[in-house]
Amino acid sequence: MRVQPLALALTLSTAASLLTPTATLARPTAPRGLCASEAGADIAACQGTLPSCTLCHQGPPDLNAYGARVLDALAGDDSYTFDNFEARVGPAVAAANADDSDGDGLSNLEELVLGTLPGNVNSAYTQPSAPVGDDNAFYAVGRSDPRFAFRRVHTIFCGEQPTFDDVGAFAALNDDDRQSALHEALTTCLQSTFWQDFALHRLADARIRPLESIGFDGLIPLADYHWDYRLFSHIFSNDHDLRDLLLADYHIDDNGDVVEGIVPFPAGAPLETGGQPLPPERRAGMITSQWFLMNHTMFSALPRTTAAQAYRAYLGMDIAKGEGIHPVDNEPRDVDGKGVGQAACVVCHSTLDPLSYAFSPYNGIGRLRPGSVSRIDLTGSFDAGRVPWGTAGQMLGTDIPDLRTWAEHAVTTDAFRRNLGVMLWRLAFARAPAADERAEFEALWRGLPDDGYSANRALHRLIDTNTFQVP
Ligand code: HEC
Ligand code: HEC
Ligand SMILES: [Ca+2]
Repeated sequence: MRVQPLALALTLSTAASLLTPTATLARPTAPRGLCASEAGADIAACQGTLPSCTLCHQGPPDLNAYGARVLDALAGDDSYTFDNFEARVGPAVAAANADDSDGDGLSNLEELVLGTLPGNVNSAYTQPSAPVGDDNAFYAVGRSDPRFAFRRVHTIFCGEQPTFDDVGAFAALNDDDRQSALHEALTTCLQSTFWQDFALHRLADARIRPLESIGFDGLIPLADYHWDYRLFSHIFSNDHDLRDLLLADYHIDDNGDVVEGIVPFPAGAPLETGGQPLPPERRAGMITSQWFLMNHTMFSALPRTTAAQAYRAYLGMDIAKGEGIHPVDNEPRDVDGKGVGQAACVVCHSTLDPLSYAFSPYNGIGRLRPGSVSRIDLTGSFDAGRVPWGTAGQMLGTDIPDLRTWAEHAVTTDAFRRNLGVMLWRLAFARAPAADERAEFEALWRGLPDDGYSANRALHRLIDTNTFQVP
């Protein structure tokens, strides 16, 4: 509780200096218009995500060299009237494709395809990780070293090097047997305590954001984030469905067993906290745990921080950084009178507020009865009458009547799948995909439906990629 207001203050001051729009174009529609246009199909930043403002801006409204070139193209477009900016930005981008606006030797189009910034000379294409040469040389001599892949599987997924003897035995196998031995090693590692209780927890950290001072281990436990870690690991293990990150209506207890229904706070819990107060039909996986709602909603009537964190953690877009901006007409309505209707705020809040309404009936920190340690409403519980403005909003152009629909729609989006791809990629490589790895990265997340949204199946595909196999 002590940390949060400071973090928010920083967010807002950065945001305010980054984005100082004028009233005329207060709803930034360039990212959406560009991705919906014909040009969008080639653009890396339109695949399961939306380009950030930095593609064209130094910091809105100041344009960078590339944005200036796009503006030139708009100026030369007889049908451009400013009001049709969203519709004309795509053709303007296409008209600027052949130029090299930042003078780094790659055309604007090449940079859009590679996912580097065409207006920033420091945003460079990284050299391919594998030597260029024989195109089909997936396992060709000199390019891939099977022992490298074998060691890599052990190190990343089991947390330890294979023994010298294991490597020797592996190297002695023929090609086919090596392939199956590699996958067997992965299967074993994915069952390990290292994987399930350590590696997956590190992946969960940024999404759960544990705070010892107020979490279960602290002096004033307000909610128990161990539930969150257990649920996260469960969903990422044993061919469970990754969509349960947002859809799970169950929890996982200390023994690793599924628990259905409301989990009452433990007998004698100080301040009536702990357990999981939501009935299953009000749940949406990780984003309705008592910890998540406590930590992000706290005392907010309109839980903007909660919605922003859900969007950031599970759709991979950080509104505070100008990512995932998909403005809604006539928003924000400023239902709680916070002044978000000002032009400087509308750029983000016309996207964020419609994502937040669905969280409104969920309590953050429940109110205590005056002079008592018992609660009027439990932390993270549901109260349909909590606020007067209702739950109807929008996500990426789709109407969202309530939080369950928020989650159900979210898991159908490319953004959700792409973000899962980022998570799996980071687990394997501890970094984001490089430009030359884009094809393998996209195949990874686009293939998730065929994996039945099993992280394990996707990881078996991942260790077959060039990126994984080639040193
Ligand atoms: C594809 C390039 C592109 C992207 C991406 C982009 N913009 Fe712009 N933006 C422009 C251009 C070009 C103009 C100038 C339009 C004009 O003056 O006719 C502009 C103008 C603006 C202005 C000034 C409008 C005015 O009233 O003068 C603001 C504010 C702005 N953009 C905000 C944003 C924000 C916020 C984002 C990210 C969410 C963003 N833009 C993303 C290209 C882009
Ligand atoms: C760059 C995007 C951006 C801009 C611009 C912006 N905000 Fe926000 N705002 C956010 C995000 C994102 C959050 C949620 C906090 C978080 O997770 O970063 C937020 C949260 C808030 C909250 C909720 C705080 C709480 O504790 O619940 C208020 C109030 C708010 N903003 C007001 C404003 C006002 C007023 C302005 C204009 C002066 C503004 N914001 C401009 C992105 C922005
Ligand atoms: Ca360039």
